[in-house]
Amino acid sequence: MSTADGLLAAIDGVGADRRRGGFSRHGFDRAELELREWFVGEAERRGLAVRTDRNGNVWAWWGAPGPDAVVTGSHLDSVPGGGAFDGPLGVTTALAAVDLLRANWFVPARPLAIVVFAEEEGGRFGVPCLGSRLLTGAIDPDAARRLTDADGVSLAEAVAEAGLQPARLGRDDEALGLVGRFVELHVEQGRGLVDLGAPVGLASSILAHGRWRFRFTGEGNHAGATLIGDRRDPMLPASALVLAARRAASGVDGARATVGRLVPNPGGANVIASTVDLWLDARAGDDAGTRAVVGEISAAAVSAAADEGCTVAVTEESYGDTVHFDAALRDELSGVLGDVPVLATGAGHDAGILAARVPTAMLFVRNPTGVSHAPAEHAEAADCTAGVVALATVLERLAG
Ligand code: HGY
Ligand code: MN
Ligand code: MN
Repeated sequence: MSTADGLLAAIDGVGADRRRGGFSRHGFDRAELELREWFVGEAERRGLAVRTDRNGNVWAWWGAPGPDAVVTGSHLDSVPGGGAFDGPLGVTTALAAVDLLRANWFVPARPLAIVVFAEEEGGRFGVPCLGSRLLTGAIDPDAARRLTDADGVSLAEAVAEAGLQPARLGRDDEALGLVGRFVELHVEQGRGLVDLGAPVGLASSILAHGRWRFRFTGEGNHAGATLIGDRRDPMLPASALVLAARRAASGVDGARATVGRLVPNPGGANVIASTVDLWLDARAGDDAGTRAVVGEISAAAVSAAADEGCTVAVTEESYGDTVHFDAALRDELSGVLGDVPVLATGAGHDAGILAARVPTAMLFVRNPTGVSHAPAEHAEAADCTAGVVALATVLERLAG
């Protein structure tokens, strides 16, 4: 019988990032396509019927696809230089849970599926949960088709290369209409469970969060020949924004603001940049808090740009209000799992997108350090197994 960590070990080399450490596996790139193939092989080996929907999400069905299905799953893509567990743990525990249920002679009384969502991290095209947003109609398909990666390849071109029809990207009520309940298992991205001494927990909510792109424009010039007083250097207001992000988030209880990606153009060591692009990730317990943080940061950026004779353009690339998971489903799962901890999370998930359309819950597996989106991300084998048992218990309850 397979184990979740055994299945993780099977994909350990895929998309290994020698420069950053960890893994870089992004929507429809070679590494993620290889992982999709691996998943399809594992699913078919278990006699699951596999189909890829119009948005590139892969569904593996135990029994004929049908209404009121119980669906579990997660994603296989990563952040740049990400850990091994964020996403794949939800997929491997689902496969191992099917094995465990089969070993116990369980036969689902309603359709049951494992889904792998496309581009959950937004690591290539910039919009997180892209596959689940397209499925649920939470993103305009024309805008999605125009999304481009760092090399200028559009989502339309990438999905066409993966064998999909770009014109068909978009809300898929036929696929979504089959989903009765969705339960995603995920490695915890935080220290809640380790501080409580529990291997498994349930999710209560997800912070409101979004991603904003800022473009600062100044005047490209020579680092040596240009006097300080003659400069319009976009790196100055960009730097002011980074510091303003920490200041603004520190002023709102529980808020977070991060600049993890900043790209000067042209990017020469002896060149004053002509433009600087940066991406702000901001989150808070509610919409008002998040908007307040972003507002304060934007004001600081505009003022710093004016001081340096630069201009600034802001684009909201993604946003989602606070997600409260279905309380009845959460309580039902709490009943079958025993009094496992119920935790809020600061991390976004496909479950957070589906929650707008179907009753959704999340299971968390203990992360001994809480570190995530980094190569150090980890979950102990025993806790992964506890996750498999918990997920199998949940699936048996819901699909029994
Ligand atoms: O960014 C997030 O919160 C998630 O890990 N995609
Ligand atoms: Mn993630
Ligand atoms: Mn994830």
